[in-house]
Amino acid sequence: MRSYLTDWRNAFRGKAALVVRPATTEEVAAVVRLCHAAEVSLVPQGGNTGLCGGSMPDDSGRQVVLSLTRMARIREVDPANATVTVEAGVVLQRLQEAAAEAGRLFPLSLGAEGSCTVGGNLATNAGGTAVLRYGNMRDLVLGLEVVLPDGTVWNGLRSLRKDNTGYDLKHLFIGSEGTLGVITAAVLKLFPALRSQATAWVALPSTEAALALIGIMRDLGGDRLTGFEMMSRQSVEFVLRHVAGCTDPFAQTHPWYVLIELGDTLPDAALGDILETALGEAFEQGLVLDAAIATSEARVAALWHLREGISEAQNHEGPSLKHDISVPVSSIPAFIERADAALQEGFPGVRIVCYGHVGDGNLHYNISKPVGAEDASFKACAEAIMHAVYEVVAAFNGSISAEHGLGQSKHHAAALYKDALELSLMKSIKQLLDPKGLMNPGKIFVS
Ligand code: FAD
Ligand code: 2HG
Ligand code: ZN
Repeated sequence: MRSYLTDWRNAFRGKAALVVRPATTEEVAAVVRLCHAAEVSLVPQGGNTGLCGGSMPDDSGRQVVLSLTRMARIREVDPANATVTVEAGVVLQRLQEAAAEAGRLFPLSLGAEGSCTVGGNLATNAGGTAVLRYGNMRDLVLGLEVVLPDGTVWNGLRSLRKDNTGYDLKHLFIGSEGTLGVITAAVLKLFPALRSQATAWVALPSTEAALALIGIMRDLGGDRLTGFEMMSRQSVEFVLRHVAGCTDPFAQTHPWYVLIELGDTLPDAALGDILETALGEAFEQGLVLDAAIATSEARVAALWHLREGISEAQNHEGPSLKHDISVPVSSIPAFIERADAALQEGFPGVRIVCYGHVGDGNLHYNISKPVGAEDASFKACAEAIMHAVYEVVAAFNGSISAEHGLGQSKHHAAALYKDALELSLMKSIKQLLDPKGLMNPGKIFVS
């Protein structure tokens, strides 16, 4: 059972009575009914790529891990309705490929797409690098099929774009991290395929320049802007040090970088011209220090590799603290300045690995231990570092988790930083749907 009982970073470990791998909705329902009758708690698990321990059982050895990976059928592609009906265990990349085969696009895109599942994407309301244009997972869903905590199957697999018949229940389950039921299938939206694209790696003097540049890109590119990812020099240095095959696009080092991508449904949309005009304007305003426009698919892939390699690279630098925070986009420079100052004062030497989806106001404000520090002494400061970061998040009316969810690593912090009324309403919903508290207990809420 080992691969089901630890995560890829080895940051969380659990024990389980057993791992069950049902292959159909009926089998999932039968397992859930048995667990409900026997009062045994369940931990739904997809690709186990989550970053906050949500898919890990506790260490009692009494929980059942319910893996969805055998529920991996694409039930239907409907190009005319621009929808696809998929089971929860379908790996995201396979879904992207199925959409492409039908001449359409499924736009959710993230570093773990080769192993994360649609069920996990739904249960965490995953984001990624194309949210700027297409939204989070929540925005890509029309219907859900869910096995409720008592084993009843809710068939909400509707493929309607408009349905105003009361509360939209699917949104309760999206982002619920397995605490309200087991998602077994979904109807998802498809989009027109992108037939041309342009990609650039750009060096910037400051985070203020990144905000000004995204403004120019939007003015000139409109909604062709599909990606705008920002990275600090520290983040890029880790990748260059640890991820095979990555090279620095520039001879000199720079404080900040952005990876920009434009996409269009027309095959000859002259996106390179738009990118060049925008970057030329930015150069004139002193916003850009250097820029490299990718001229081949291999170069595009290399630039994305540099960006997507940050998670893996940071693992090689010892234990790290992940803060997937969000603030209003306009507050990003001030947030970074204030959080950096707080950490430098309180925890000298820690290495700040700041990068992310700047156009969504969502930063990965991750922290690695100081060079040469003992793992144990860094871990002893973890809680204090986390609070230092979250205090600054709170000062900007931000969120302590914009992407990865609360799981078992941020539920204590949520109890402090999330609005008390909202938390209490959430608990009422949990109580209503799962009165026995058997669905992924100890996640989201402090039990
Ligand atoms: P798991 O890790 O198995 O589970 C995650 C949570 O969902 C758990 O609480 C689990 O109980 C619940 N769950 C899983 N399946 C079901 C189901 N069928 N029904 C009910 N509950 C379920 N996330 C982002 O949002 N954006 C990113 O850019 C991003 N990049 C990443 C890059 C890397 C390298 C890695 C390792 C992770 C990244 N993640 C990112 C985090 C992770 O990939 C996502 O949270 C993903 O959606 C999890 O999917 P999964 O199938 O692995 O879910
Ligand atoms: C990303 O944007 C992911 O690369 C992972 O959300 C972030 O590893 C992380 O902290
Ligand atoms: Zn992210």
